[in-house]
Amino acid sequence: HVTVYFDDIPYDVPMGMSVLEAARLVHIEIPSLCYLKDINEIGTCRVCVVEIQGIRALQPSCVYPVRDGLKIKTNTKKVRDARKAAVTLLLSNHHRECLTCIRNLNCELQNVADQLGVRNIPYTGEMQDYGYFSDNVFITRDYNKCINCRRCMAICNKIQECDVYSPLWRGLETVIAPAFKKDLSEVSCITCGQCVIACPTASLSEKECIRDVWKVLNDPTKHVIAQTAPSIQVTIGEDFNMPVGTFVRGKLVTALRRLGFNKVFATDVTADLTIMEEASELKERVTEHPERLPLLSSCCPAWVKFAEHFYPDLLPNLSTCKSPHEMCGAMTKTWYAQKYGIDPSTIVNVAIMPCTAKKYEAARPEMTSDGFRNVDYVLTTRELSRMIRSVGIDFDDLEDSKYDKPFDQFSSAGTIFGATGGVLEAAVRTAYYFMTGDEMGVPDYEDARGQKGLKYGNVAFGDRTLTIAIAHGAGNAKKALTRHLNGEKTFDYMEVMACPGGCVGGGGQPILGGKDQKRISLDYRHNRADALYNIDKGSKIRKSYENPVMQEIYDEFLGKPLSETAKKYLHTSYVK
Ligand code: HC1
Ligand code: SF4
Repeated sequence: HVTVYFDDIPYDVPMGMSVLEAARLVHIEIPSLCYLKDINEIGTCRVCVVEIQGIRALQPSCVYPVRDGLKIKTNTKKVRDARKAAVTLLLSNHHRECLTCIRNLNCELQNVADQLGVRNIPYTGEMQDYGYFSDNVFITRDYNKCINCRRCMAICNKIQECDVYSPLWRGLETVIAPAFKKDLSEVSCITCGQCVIACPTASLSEKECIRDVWKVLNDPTKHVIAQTAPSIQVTIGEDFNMPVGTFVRGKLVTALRRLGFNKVFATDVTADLTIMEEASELKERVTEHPERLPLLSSCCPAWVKFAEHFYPDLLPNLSTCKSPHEMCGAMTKTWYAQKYGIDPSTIVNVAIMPCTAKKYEAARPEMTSDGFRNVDYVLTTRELSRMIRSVGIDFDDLEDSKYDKPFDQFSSAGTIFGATGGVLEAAVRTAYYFMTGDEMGVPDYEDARGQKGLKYGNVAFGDRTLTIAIAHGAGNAKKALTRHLNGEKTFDYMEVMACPGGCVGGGGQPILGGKDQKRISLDYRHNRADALYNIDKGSKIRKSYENPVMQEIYDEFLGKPLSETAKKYLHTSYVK
């Protein structure tokens, strides 16, 4: 530890920290914009400047290290004026459409401007037009709201290792964009949306489809189904000011009914179905097709796209299972339609997902069943929050209600899908039974849990032990695959989630830093994941094959896992 003085008050802080981190540790608020801990520590926006005793020029606190005896002034007139000038300059070339902006009231720039008391912008001259791009189904880019903080670039390059963005041109012309300002669908973007989460303003956001969803909800000839991803039940509350990780399953279902959905289904059910198929696939590969090991999970569409771009030779190793939300779509337009006598052409399946990549996945040409699109629209968690707010529903005050039959019962193995390691843990619980004929006594598989970027373990299935690997964050997948391919650390089965933390950290989840800077440094993925594991702990049905709905679906429609019918509706293929 070292002793530093913030505004003459001594504090003991760990050595090696930046002044900004130290200040946040002791609850002194220094505003920042370009800073992202460990990822983007570049000191360019000048919003976090402080006075350091003995140095004439103000210093950006995010890159200035603490040392013993350091005396820092965080709140002098000079500091306040400099911060205000930096933000005023940013605003002078920013499309200030706050009232109609998708990030209104959840924008870091707006927040900082308010905090610093910016009330007029004297420098406004002619505004540049940097362009607006929305030619794909997942992410829009509005360069008139970009502040060149480079946070998108940092997360995409360093965490996702997709290298999509770089600074183009110089000076006032600069934009942070894909090469030649191409559309994200034309470059190596995997559609994960991590850049959207990292963006402090509305320069990057999800492509909304709220209007289309309202249209079908208002059409009485349509049978409109909502399906909710496992993670939504522990994240959407944050958009209504609840603490991170608050469990709101019952309110979520009620809100969707109030919005006018005819049925509300849990994607957790078809997560169980995915496990039935994927665990059978694992067993088949281990016993009959060892040449197709390792088995690689396929429920994360951003990871699938990553594999298609960067590891085309490994595509035969991907599980052929469609992801749970696609399976839900397929089952609603076939089995459910037949069972309940509903014309499948009138069914609209709207998936509520924490994810921008699900929008891309739903639009893939192969994701159809009997000529119908499996999933018609994908709303992110944030979009659903906006719909709920727009009709004046007091979310906090809603009573609980239950999902609709027949997609209402699920194992908590389906639920933990939403956290890194959850898919693999769920699969192990069922694969163990399929491979050995025995029940796993304690289904907890601790090696799969936690926020470590890469996790390894061994599982004994009778006399066969399999090495498993779990990666979250696309860059970690790259690491694991590199080690595997050069023989340094091989595995038989791997789960990959492209987003850090898995779906709880998805690109469509509530953005915390815009409303309240203090929430930026929260370990929110961890809290959200914990909430899912708590559900699992308290659940009676913890293995997918114990879910009674599985019995129903296989008896009435699919026959058995990997049957011809199952392959037709629940499995897919990939493109190099
Ligand atoms: Fe996920 Fe999945 S877990 S991918 O994170 O396999 O999006 O929550 O719905 O499909 O079940 C997302 C979450 C989700 C699918 C499932
Ligand atoms: Fe990079 Fe993901 Fe953003 Fe695409 S969506 S640009 S891969 S961070």
